[in-house]
Amino acid sequence: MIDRPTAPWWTSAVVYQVYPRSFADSTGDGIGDLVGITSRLDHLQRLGVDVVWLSPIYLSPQADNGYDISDYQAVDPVFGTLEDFDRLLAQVHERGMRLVMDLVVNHTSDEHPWFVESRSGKDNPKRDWYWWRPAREPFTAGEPGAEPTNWESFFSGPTWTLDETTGEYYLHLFDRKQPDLNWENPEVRAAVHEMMRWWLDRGVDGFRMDVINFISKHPELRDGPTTGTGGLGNGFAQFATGPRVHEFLQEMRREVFAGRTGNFLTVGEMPGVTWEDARLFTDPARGEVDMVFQFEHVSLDHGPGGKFDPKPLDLRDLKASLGRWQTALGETGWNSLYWNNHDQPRVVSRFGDGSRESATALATVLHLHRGTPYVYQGEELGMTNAPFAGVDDLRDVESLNHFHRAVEAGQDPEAVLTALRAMGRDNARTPVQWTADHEAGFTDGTPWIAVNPNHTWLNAAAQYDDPHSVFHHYRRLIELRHTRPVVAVGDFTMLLADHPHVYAFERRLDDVRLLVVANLHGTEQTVDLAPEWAGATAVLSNTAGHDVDASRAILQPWAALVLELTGGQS
Ligand code: TEU
Repeated sequence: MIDRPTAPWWTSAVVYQVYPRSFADSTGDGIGDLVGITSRLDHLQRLGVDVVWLSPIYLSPQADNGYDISDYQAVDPVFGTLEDFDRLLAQVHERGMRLVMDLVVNHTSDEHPWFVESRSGKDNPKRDWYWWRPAREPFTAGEPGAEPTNWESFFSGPTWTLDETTGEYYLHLFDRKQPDLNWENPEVRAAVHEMMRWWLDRGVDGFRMDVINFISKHPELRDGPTTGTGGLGNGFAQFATGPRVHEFLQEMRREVFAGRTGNFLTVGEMPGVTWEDARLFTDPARGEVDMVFQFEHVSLDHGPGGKFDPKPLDLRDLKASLGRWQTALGETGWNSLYWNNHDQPRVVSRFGDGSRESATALATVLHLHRGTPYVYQGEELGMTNAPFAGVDDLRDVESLNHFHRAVEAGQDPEAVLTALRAMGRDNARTPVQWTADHEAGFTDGTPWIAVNPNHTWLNAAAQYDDPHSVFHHYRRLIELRHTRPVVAVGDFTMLLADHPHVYAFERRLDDVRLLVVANLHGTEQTVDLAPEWAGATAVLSNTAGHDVDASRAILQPWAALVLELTGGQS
């Protein structure tokens, strides 16, 4: 079990995700860039985060905002130069923080030279670097249904595209501009390892690994159950957490990290991962990754039709899910903790009511779990979902494909838009709101996606001087993790599991106990506490609206309270 004094450094660390396109623009072209990020490092230092995770900055046709890479060892001119990157890295290090890169190696761009070679002919030495298959018998290439499997892409439509050059199909779990690499081929793995070593030699401190549990496919590539749109199937069982994924990750750890000294962080993004698998992936003895991003808690509001068929969250489901992960990875392994990233709608709009109180209550709950918390840019300000007026305001390939396919299939465009407004990824991608000025201080030009009109009152500048702001609440939560070992490595016990509106739990380390009680609802709640908490010290609260007497806490809407008992008191 991870415990003092041997706990790795990242157990008391907080990671901040930067989505470069939307963070800060230094050139006026409307797109964020590396110089912009460097100019805003004071903000991160003030917040107190330990690690910056940088979403992709590599050369890319930008079909999926950089998650489609055409050169892993070059910076896209839209973001700047390699020299800009080196300066950013040096500045991050100078401020005592670390920098983690996004590693997108399940797929490349179709414009990557590896794929350009691979598609050039069946005899090309790189042919086998990707997944090529002939049309399905007895179908004819190019006819609907001729795709080698029936799988539906994450971005709508089939996962196979016919390439006219050789008359074969290539596999892409995401967009057609994101062909999947064939990890069965040892040359592919060696090339990835070499590229990773190159970045580590440059001084980076680790990797966030994009959909890394998809790299091992069942080589038979069987059809999946036909649950998708237009008769397409779900191939998940064929490509998620496949037969060789643990082997590949262990090999990667050996080939890339063995013999290096330094404080590195690896986190694997793993859609659909179960806690049983996560325990294997993060068991330190197995040497795979330090932690994983799991998706269970951000799928609880998906309806029968998936993410674009949302349903209200039942708080009991959230507690059951996160509580299970706390228990499952309590003895062996480690959790990462997140509400937001560049793929998720804003938590304050999703599980909260948009208010400062709901932003801070949700933050309190998340950050005081056992695990490493991740803050997504703007979350520390309580940034909300965006009021997209119509499809023209959307930019994300996933949302646009979904809109067009759903409307073609006969769905009501307004209903599709309503779902996209609630769940679409563009909600996370509107520019960071720095000031109340022109374009929220993000750019001197016109931003690539509209800034949220609420930047006139919801912005960083307004929050720095307000001790009750969302920003300062996040800062205090981060400080608690840094200063109190019970937050980092204490054990976790869920309380009031059946309460529909209150999220409560206890952390304990030796003779220190923390009680976290949060009302995640817009009406006042009263809960009974064990009598000893009457004498406890309040270490944090997000509102004056709470009252604890001998046995009960009265919690105003969205009030969150953290109490501490130490040795003598309990
Ligand atoms: O996302 C993987 C993923 O499965 C989802 O979170 C995805 O965003 C989609 O919404 C599923 O409905 C990762 C990246 O985080 C994402 O930005 C990329 O688009 C994707 O991989 C492909 O690289």
